[in-house]
Amino acid sequence: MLDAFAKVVSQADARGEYLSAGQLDALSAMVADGNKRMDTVNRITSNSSAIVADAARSLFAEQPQLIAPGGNAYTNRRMAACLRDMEIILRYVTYAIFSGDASVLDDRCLNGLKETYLALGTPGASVAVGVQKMKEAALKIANDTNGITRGDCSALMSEVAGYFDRAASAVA
Ligand code: PEB
Repeated sequence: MLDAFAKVVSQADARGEYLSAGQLDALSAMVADGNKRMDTVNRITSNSSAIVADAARSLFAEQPQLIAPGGNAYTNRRMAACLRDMEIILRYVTYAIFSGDASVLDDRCLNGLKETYLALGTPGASVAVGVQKMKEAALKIANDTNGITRGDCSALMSEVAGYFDRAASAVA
């Protein structure tokens, strides 16, 4: 598991080189904007239940076969497993946002997940739709300018979107 700093160190070490000015500039910009990152993680974390529940509700409204008898989220046991999976994915996305690096998401959550869903007979494409819905909700909450100093969060927001997209495409 790497964070943005460890990633750069490991890349430099693999080449036997000092950190470059470009690398230092990029990390320096990340530190300067660190409060935005922490705020984003905090906002998503404190709204995680609503993000998961709303995304699941919307997924089941679009794909009612999932909750019909015989569906992949039919029975409380499967519904609970589905909500739990979405919660797990969202949690790892918040870790990736915090670290500024996708490796924790890749190594501890997405690695082998598609194969797991294949083996379970769970439709990965539907999980991906659920993840995209969590992305939309999370971005809306993270971007809410109500009550905070307005700043440019566009780079951070596209990074955040990228982690959700990564999770969705890993299981689709
Ligand atoms: C991944 N999900 C399920 C299982 C595992 C995971 C390992 C099998 C074991 C179990 O049931 O607990 N676990 C999960 C995960 C990590 C992990 C992400 C990462 C670290 O350790 N059903 C649907 C929807 C979708 C869904 C499309 C969006 O209809 C999910 C939610 N996952 C789902 C369901 C099951 C499951 C298991 C329904 C139960 C499958 C079954 O028993 O039929």
